[in-house]
Amino acid sequence: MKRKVAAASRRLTKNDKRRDAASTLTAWLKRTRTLVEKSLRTAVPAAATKPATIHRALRYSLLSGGKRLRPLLCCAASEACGGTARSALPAACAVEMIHAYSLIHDDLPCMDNDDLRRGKPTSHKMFGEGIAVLAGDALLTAAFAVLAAAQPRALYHGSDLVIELARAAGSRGLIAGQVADLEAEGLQPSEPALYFIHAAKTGLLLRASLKLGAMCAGGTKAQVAALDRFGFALGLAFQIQDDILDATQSAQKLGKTAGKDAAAGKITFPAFFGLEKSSALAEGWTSEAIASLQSFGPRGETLRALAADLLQRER
Ligand code: GRG
Repeated sequence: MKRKVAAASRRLTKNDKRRDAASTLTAWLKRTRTLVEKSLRTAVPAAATKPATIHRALRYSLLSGGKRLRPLLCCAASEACGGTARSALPAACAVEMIHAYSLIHDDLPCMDNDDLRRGKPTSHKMFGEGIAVLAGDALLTAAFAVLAAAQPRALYHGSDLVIELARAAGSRGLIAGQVADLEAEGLQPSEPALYFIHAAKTGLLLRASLKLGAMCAGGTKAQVAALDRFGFALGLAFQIQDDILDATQSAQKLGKTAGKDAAAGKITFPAFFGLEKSSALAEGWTSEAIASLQSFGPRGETLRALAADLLQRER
């Protein structure tokens, strides 16, 4: 009897801890998202700035919702290294601007040809293809101007930040992933190609977000390296979960066209491994991500909670 009571009370404590962690994360997300949204609104010219079409278009895509995962990771990484979310905001805005540009271009008819993004018509559906291309270009360019406002601490200079982001976004980074994705269409899928495409398309910007946040806080080289390992594993877990959602959820829930990758014969984790193995893989990469944060102690708690939370997401 005594043993049963002890076990029940242990379970209660565990559940209480889980509930506490969830409500701490919810409060952190609310606070940090507010900071990020406010900074993003002032990071780009007002909608009426001439030529107004391009500024309306870039604000439309940048300020149209989204989870803001990359800026949140950037802010959380800064805090994990003893800095503040606020000091990471220029870098946080810059990574979200790169992300927004990549989505606009990815949705174009010459790429994935999508009509729906974040529950709204895609940029080229709203403004036409020419303006959508230019809105992406403008966001990509402006991201580096915004990043220039960052004041990294200790070991790092502004130029280290610029190089980090340029490498992640460039022809050996995101763009390499997109090229591999385009060239894989219609070919026999292979496991190395699957991992390469997603590690580049999804993982590299997540890793850069974390590393930039750490650099803004003057994190040590070891901390930056640990966050890079965290980002690599998290990127894979996030993409696998994204593929699972794409295969199992409705467009209304996702805010983007569902089941499109599989229909287009694109290489996805569920198509390659099946849904069950894909779920196990997402869990495995999440555990690996969390394990790489060991050296951060309590300061790594937000990143740990974020990783666990992303595995449960429904959009
Ligand atoms: C430069 C055209 C071009 C492409 C580079 C990043 C990329 C490659 C393409 C973007 C489209 C895509 C499917 C990327 C994979 C990563 C991913 C799952 C993006 C969606 O990110 P979320 O879920 O989106 O964070 P929200 O809307 O929440 O910001």
